[in-house]
Amino acid sequence: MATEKDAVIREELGSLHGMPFHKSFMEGWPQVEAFQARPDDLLIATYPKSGTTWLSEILDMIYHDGDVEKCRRDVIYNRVPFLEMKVPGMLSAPRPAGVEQLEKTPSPRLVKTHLPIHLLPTSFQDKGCKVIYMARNPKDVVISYYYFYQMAKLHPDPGTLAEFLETFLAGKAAYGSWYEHVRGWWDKRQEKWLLYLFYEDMKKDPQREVRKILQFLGREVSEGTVARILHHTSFQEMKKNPAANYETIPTSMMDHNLSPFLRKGISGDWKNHFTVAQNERFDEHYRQHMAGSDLVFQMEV
Ligand code: PPS
Repeated sequence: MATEKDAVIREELGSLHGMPFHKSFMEGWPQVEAFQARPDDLLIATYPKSGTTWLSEILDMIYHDGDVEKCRRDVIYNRVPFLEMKVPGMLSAPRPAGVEQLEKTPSPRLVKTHLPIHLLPTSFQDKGCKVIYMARNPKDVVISYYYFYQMAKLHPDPGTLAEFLETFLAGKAAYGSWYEHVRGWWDKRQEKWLLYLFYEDMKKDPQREVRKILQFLGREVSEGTVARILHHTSFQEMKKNPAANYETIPTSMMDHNLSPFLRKGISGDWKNHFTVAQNERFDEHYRQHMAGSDLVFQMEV
């Protein structure tokens, strides 16, 4: 007998105000729109596959003063609830939607979202919440997303990489246009409530980036704590940590045999996947869609 869970497997995307979006998430949209933020909420915003989980683990460590055991207390998707998530039976039935989960979470809360800035519930700005946005270069995003589409069965079948590249460039992957996403948030980078970070900078110099985060949050921690944060949130440590690597999600929803959630964790993996022609097409598309912007990406580090 077909279950609610079966219904979301490989389901085609719907459209939320023109943005391609999971149909099951759309069912919960009225609650997301009406979400009541609290002034001390910290929002982690990203386009998918841009380092959300990495940044989430870093922030949970900062919030717990580098106490590794406290950060192993629960899985990352409970420690940092995913605002717009609503999937029947996705993690372990019955699974509350992100909004319900957040309502029960004590302050100060860490909140994850992939929403573009124009769809963010107004409450975050009304309450003056801080936001940390992390962007990643689009060539690595599309490769990471391609593998994620394969392993996370909430997504439609991605087809071949050549097909998925077209889907992505056309803004038809879940959450829509990468360009609109990174540019929309970039337009607000001067606001004091927003810290705009890059995955590539975090790869190059995680210590400097963690210090930036601490300064933004107005927190001070010891050198030893920074060292513990950096160690615990390294790719190797997170990959083997069941509280961070998503292996606790049933295979029916995420098949780590197809591709692990923490896959490679590097910058420049696109070079192992793109053909010369695909790269030229991508560069041209990128040039057209980033015209007039001073937002610059490092395609490798
Ligand atoms: S999601 O599903 O959108 O929330 O995914 P997200 O966490 O944003 O992105 C997953 C990619 O981030 C990589 N990752 C890391 N890279 C470096 N260091 C650490 N610690 C780390 N943790 C997660 C993860 O491996 C995915 O990238 P790819 O390129 O697929 O490996």
